[in-house]
Amino acid sequence: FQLYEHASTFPEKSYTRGSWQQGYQSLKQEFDYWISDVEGQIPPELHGTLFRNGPGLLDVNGHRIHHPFDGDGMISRITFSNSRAHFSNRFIRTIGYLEEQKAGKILYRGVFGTQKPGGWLANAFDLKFKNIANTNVIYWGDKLLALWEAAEPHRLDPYTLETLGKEYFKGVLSEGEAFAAHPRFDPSGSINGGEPCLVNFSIKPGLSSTITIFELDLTGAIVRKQAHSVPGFTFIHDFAITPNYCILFQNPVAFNPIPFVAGMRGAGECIKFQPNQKTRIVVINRNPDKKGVQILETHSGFVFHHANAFEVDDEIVIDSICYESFPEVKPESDFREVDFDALKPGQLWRFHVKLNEPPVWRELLENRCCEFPCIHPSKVGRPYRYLYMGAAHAETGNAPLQAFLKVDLELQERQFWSAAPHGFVSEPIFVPRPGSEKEDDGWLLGLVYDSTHHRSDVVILDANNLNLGAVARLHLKHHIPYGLHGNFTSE
Ligand code: 3ON
Ligand code: FE
Repeated sequence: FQLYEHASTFPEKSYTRGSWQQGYQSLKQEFDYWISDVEGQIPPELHGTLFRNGPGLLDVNGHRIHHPFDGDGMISRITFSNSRAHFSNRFIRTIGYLEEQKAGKILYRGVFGTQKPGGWLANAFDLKFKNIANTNVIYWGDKLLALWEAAEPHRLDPYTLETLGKEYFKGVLSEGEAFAAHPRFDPSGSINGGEPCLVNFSIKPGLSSTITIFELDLTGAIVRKQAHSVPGFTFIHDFAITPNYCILFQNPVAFNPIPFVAGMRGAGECIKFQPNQKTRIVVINRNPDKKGVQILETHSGFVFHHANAFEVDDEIVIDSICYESFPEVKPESDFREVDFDALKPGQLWRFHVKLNEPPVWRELLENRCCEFPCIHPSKVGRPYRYLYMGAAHAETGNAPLQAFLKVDLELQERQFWSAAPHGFVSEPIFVPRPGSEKEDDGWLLGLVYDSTHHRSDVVILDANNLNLGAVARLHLKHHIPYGLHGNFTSE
């Protein structure tokens, strides 16, 4: 029942590390062109723009950065209209990007281990961060915003991608205040008169940590902001929402700031996973008048991304990609030389939470190595049936993402499209067909790095049946380094 576009079985591995590595070369050029090299046909009903963000630079003037999460944010914009597609990309002109490009060298320490030249002495006691705006890009309230979880958003022109400055939401966000890179779009906020709204959070880590929840209305104004303190250090990258709750997983990690302060390691390299400590599930009522925070415990594990959450009677169900341990970044090592086989894969788990009736129980939904979950936008926070993810080509083990996997949570069926052995995928985005009613009636859009041509393809799949192969493959004139997150807007 699983069909592969390249229907071969591979002798040992579905990839070579060498071909995977090439996708982590910097893209220095900025482009603006109509895509003319198209295989298949772009569906005429596919109208709108796919924005993507991710590290565009893996080096500053030849000086390598230590980890891709430290790379300067670059936006790619693919606009579809009348079966044609247009591509453009622009670096976000953050203060740090402009300064470093002018200097031709690394001037800032990165969270994930990039150091200024000159050894630890040159780095010690320099605790400031460069807001690299590299993790997500959203279009909300007529604003295009590039997000990075440790600082404020950057606002961009949605047409030219020109950087317009930092966004403070009419002063509700203060200078340097964080706005996470994982907002959730609630299709119908029950405490917002049924209007769509955007819910996001921010983390201020410390000996105890502050979690702030923001709710934005359709005009892009922050209409609700509530802050709560939870015990202990937190590293929380993503969260989930239901109509009544925000759910955050407080991963069991400890933070030792000394090597960071001493100039020896990046802050992210000072995070140590605590396998004997439980994961805490922090549940915050979205209605600030109701009982604030409840904390429950579950097995030790590390979660970057949640797929979705929903309420059934008095139960909250959360589907998340969970790792047995935090993939720690080692100061001595080169991320390009990663031994995939030595790491444990991320897998899809379902957590069942009853606020008044612990314990939490969990079940494994998908054994295959996967990341970057995505669903139908109108199912966010609600019971849902279909889930799409980036996945490894092989059924077991840890490996780079080379395929898209669709999971039917109702019938327990799978569909699969693989770009192996030469292709490597990024986060898929589901776009509903205009006027559609079925949950999987639409397209799955993804950027696929093609290592044989050292270029990226925009791949369009029929979400109703991934097994049928690509509807269209749009060959770009260049590659796009492996990215993080993006969104589609039909406006
Ligand atoms: O002390 C705190 C520690 C800390 C880590 C302070 C802090 C808030 C500044 C902080 C910063 C955290 C940041 C900036 C996190 C950024 C994360 C990021 C850019 C990306 C995360 C990506 C996650 C995943 C799972 C990516 C997967 C990628 C692939 C499968 C490859 O294609
Ligand atoms: Fe993320």
